[in-house]
Amino acid sequence: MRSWRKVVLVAALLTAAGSAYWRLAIPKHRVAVESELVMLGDLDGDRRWSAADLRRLDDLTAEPHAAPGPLAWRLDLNRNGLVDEEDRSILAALVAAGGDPYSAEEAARAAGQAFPRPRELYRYVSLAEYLPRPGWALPYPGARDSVLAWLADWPVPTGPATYGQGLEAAIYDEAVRFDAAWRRRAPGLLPVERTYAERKLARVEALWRSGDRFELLLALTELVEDAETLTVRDQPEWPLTLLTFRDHLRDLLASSLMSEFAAGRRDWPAVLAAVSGHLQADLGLGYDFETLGPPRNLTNLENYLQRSEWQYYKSTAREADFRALIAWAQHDPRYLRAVSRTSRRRQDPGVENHNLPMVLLFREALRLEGGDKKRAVGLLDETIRIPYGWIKSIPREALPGSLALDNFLLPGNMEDGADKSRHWNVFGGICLYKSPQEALDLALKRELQDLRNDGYSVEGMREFFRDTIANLNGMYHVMAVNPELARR
Ligand SMILES: [Ca+2]
Ligand SMILES: [Ca+2]
Ligand SMILES: [Ca+2]
Repeated sequence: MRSWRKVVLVAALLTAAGSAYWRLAIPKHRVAVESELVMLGDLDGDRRWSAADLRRLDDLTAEPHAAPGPLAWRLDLNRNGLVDEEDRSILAALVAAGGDPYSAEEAARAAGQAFPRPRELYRYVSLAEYLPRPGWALPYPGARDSVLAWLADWPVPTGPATYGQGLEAAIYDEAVRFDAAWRRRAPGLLPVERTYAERKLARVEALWRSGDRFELLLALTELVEDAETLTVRDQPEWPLTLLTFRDHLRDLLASSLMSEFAAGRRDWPAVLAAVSGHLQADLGLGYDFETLGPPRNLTNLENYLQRSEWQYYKSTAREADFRALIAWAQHDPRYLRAVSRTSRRRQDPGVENHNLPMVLLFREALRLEGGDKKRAVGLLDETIRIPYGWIKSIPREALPGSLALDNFLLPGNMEDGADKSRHWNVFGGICLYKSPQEALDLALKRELQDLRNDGYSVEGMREFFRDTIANLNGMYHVMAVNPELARR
């Protein structure tokens, strides 16, 4: 018996020593760094530079954004964040030198030109790293007869040296992306979609005239997202009429009725009667807010969802997807621009700043979840609830005032916490689990209850409108996104 024990003990010691040796003595077992060596400019993946790569690049010019992100990243040979003329000429020189980077460099040097050293044409990419897609900065043939008439005269970007040039390069990239998407979608648009798009196009035109570059970029981004992801085809009438109702809420917020109410000359039933009027006219729903009861359970939104299914999708969100979504929100140039549109306190009554970043976040979540909307809502809900604890390194007072302080990654204004983002997503989710009608009913009852608790104050009334606007935006969007379109 004793000798049997000895054998077990010796075996255990040997195993421990062996695994310690395996872990400590072999460096690659100590650090888990997974990376890949990428050959810039090798677009067809045959590990050499040839005429086929150049042809591949030229084929892309008609619809540059159809190229997947990693391919676009390999096109940026001079690493300036743009796919530009210099990238093309470096690739052309490599091809002309028969794919030999040394002779290409010698030839360039003989002609007095700077040229990457051969090793600079290879990049290590850690698999955990987020690679922002470079902007398109080559001539675009569609610019000549674009629906964006000004695109023909917009300069092809030469480099993002200053903030202003970076913005102009981003506008060019977004405009090219929209034009290509518009050519694809325009023939099949429903009349109601076309009317909506034309309104947005008119706004882009006005922003281009006024010279407000930042707003122009975001308006274009919004159009790109609409064109690439949304359709109301084969859907109930509902989604677009929700937006009509939302726009009426915005009008009401800015109306004389609302200022009379703020001045104490009109009472709250008058304001809510106007809301009821729009509900009836836009959606055909009869709501009497004076007699409307509270929702069944105020404290927990999840009680309205098929709880186990909701929880299932939330808790099975994979850690890798979390990390990917957060890395994206921290680094994606389009998201960072969109989320940076904020206002001074109370300068965004219509919650105009909130929607586009949510649209982009939802699309990325949807992409990570393979087009499954319920999974995307679950992943986003979990991510939104990661609190502001992350941004400890900069004291709260030193942070810009106009953002959702609960979480630096989320959109919103100084007065809006992460709550608006969560509502956007959850009410969108309720449309999937239940129906848009039930989601709207619940949204109205919840916000009315908040207003009641607030004693029908002016502030409470504003929040009733603003929260409802965020809820409607989420509902419309989650329903109207078509995963097949968004997958492109
Ligand atoms: Ca190649
Ligand atoms: Ca470049
Ligand atoms: Ca509320």
